[in-house]
Amino acid sequence: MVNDCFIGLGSNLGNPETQLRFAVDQLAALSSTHILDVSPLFRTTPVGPQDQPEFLNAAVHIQTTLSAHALLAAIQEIEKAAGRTPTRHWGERMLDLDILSYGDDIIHTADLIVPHAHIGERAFVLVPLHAIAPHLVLADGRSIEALYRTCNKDGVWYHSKADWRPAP
Ligand code: PH2
Ligand code: MG
Ligand code: MG
Repeated sequence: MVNDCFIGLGSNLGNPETQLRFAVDQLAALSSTHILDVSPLFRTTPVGPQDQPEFLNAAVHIQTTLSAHALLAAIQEIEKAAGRTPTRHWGERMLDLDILSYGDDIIHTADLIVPHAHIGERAFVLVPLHAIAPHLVLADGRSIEALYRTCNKDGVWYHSKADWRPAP
């Protein structure tokens, strides 16, 4: 079965733009997975500890036949390949990939919560997601348009570079 998924991307160490491009390339290379759309890049002030660099954030729309947990394992491998090492909670990282939504599934397991737990209150997730999926309605019934309209967008700036994305 083919599932429509949205992945959130973030980085604030090394060369964030290079890591985000690496992530899109690696997602495109996954078996039975296709990139449908890639958002612009957004420069965002860190949520969490303030003594860390600003982030670049983006969102990607994929279609995949991988199960949600197989996709999770795959994106964790991509994070590792990008040089991610464990850091403090909400801290700096080379690459963070989060499954924001997975088809119409609602998943609550120890290692995976979908739709993403903090999607509704984080402009660094909602602004890139809204750029490619303004009509998306999450599996729990919340509309991205409504969440986007009410979220506090302070600290989120449009950054792209329309040409940052590799050709799908
Ligand atoms: N990710 C975090 C913690 N804080 N802040 C911004 N602006 N963007 C992020 O992607 C981010 C964050 C941990 O996942
Ligand atoms: Mg995250
Ligand atoms: Mg994460």
